[in-house]
Amino acid sequence: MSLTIYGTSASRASRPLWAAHELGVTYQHEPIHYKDAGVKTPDFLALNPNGRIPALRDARPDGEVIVWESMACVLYLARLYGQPDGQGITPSTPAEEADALRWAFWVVTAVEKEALSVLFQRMVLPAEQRNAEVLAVAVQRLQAPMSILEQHLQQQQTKGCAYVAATRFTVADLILASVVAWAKPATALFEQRPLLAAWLENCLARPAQQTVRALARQGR
Ligand SMILES: N[C@@H](CCC(=O)N[C@@H](CS)C(=O)NCC(=O)O)C(=O)O
Repeated sequence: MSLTIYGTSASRASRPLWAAHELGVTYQHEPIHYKDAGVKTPDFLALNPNGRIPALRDARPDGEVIVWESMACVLYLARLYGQPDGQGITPSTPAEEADALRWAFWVVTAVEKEALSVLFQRMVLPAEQRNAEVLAVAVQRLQAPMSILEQHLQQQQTKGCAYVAATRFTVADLILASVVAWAKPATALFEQRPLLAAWLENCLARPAQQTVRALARQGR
């Protein structure tokens, strides 16, 4: 079996890379960049016709599997490479499975666009291209979903759970944190929501996440 993850860690490919490191999976990394022509070559388009990263190729005894869409890649890795034993990130009960799925769909529809806008307006764009109004709208639109997460974490705390789906860090936390982290430069969102802030820092401090950030520093 051999697993290849395509995409630089300074992209949404950080999500399957983070999952792979949480799971201790051996993989090959093709750190192609979304700004490079590499994502639009016929070879890559045959892998992902969207011409976007991440994508993964899993050569299995029963045939090759191709996955694209970052959250699908993460869920695939957790399902195929983890054990549902209640120890690691893989959901181990129907409720945990449902949590992973619902938070994945929710975060890409309710949070990702605005969180990315915060990242671009505060960190990525050159100063002269930043727009305070665009930033303010994004932060305003994030208020409700961030409160939903804060309330959920509060409910989890009353059940003795420090994470969104269980007493341990699971793929649901990875999925959520990988998107919510983009909104970090909007510090007021987190100052007003202490459980969310603490949970996010806890997720981002994980060794597997640190490893992926180190890859980004190396330009991989
Ligand atoms: N919904 C997709 C979005 C993928 C995506 O837009 N990836 C960016 C990098 S983070 C990309 O490859 N952009 C290149 C392009 O749009 O040409 C996912 O989550 O995988």
